[in-house]
Amino acid sequence: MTTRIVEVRAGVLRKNDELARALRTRFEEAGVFVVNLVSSPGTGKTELLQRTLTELRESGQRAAALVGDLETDNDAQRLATSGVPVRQINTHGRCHLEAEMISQHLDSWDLASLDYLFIENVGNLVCPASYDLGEALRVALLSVTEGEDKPLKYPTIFNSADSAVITKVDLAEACEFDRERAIAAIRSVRPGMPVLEVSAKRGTGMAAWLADLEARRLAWRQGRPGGAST
Ligand SMILES: Nc1nc2c(ncn2[C@@H]2O[C@H](COP(=O)(O)OP(=O)(O)O)[C@@H](O)[C@H]2O)c(=O)[nH]1
Ligand SMILES: [Mg+2]
Repeated sequence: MTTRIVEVRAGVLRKNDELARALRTRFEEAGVFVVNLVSSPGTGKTELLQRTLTELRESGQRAAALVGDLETDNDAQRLATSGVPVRQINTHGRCHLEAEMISQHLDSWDLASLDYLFIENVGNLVCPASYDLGEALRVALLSVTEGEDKPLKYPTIFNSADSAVITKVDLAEACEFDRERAIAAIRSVRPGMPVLEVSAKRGTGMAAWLADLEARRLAWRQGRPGGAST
């Protein structure tokens, strides 16, 4: 029985990996830099994304977003206030987004007209780690209200990410947040992991976050097949 469950699960992941590879090629050909935000529920993914989308639009960058939740389109409504195209994906019980769900929600979007496509994953520190969505960058968020040791308890999600963002730094003092301990926990599961610190509510760290995104996008454009000119 256990063997059968493992085999079915391996099959699902293999199929997801194949679809994610096709998506990645599609994103590369379109020249759109895709960012997958992962964290537990309530870390501040939507808050950070809302501000990010607003600031990108104001600076003339072209962005869009997909957002996953089990139910409701609350987050899509919040993100849409930024003025960029947004679509909600409801997973109806599934604790992560899958590559197929992303493909199904790209219809009629002209990817080549976008600089950035953000994906806010379902809030969960376990399942999204295993599902590649074809993204160029995976960012794991950790809020100061969650406890510094979450990366040690849920190492896979932090280990699968390319960078980490500590959120809600405006609440750090009230939560007696130990910044050094949190950063050490992140880097013990992923040595050398870049760590940014933001408060999307106050705007603290937003300039550094946006500059980091843009530097990574430009480096990705140079490195992808076809290079920067296509
Ligand atoms: N004080 C403070 N609250 C925040 C910040 N970012 C998000 N929040 C609050 O944290 C809660 C969860 O945020 P949300 O963006 O919905 O988290 P998500 O579930 O990860 O998308 C909301 O009540 C937000 O207003 C922040 O930078 N500072
Ligand atoms: Mg959200």
